Amino acid sequence: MTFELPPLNYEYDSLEPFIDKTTMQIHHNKHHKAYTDKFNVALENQKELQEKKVEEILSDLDSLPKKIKQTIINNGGGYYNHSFFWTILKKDTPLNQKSKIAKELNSTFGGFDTFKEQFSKAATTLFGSGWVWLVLNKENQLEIIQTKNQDCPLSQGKFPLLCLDVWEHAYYLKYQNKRPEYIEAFFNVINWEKVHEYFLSTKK
Ligand code: MN3
Repeated sequence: MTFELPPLNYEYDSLEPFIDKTTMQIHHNKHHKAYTDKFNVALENQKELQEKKVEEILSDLDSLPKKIKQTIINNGGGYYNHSFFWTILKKDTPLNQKSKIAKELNSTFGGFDTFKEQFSKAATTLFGSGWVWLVLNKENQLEIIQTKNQDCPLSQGKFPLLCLDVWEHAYYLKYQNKRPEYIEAFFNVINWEKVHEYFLSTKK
């Protein structure tokens, strides 16, 4: 086994009431675990790939053997996307309006409210299962993008700063069909300190 399910560095109930404990438990310990296990199965007998970081693998899909490529996109993506998602969740870490990321959000989107509106709209309108991301694109600019299924922005040369899982398994127990309420709640548990950190280490 090369890749391990990364532990959360917080308790399952610490995002309550916005994201509930049971959802977090199942999401991390069942869904994320399943992606991790299937990713490892796909990498069996792939010595070279086992040596690589998941970021490297997802950034260079064309180099993958054809017969495992889609499995890696699905499960390597599921492994990476969730690992990233857990790190940007935390209560009581609001956006510091004086931070560089706040200034960049303002200059790109015209203000935080517009950013939130656009991000929420992208999350609401994503049809089926997928993710919404704030990324730094190849032009070194902020961009909101949607990805289908477990597709990863790294495969498009874009670097994640923030994301939201909008698969039903991420919210259905608590929010049922009310995805917009889940999206609204998400804005209470964004770890802006972490997002800022990602921004500073990625921005050229
Ligand atoms: Mn998920």
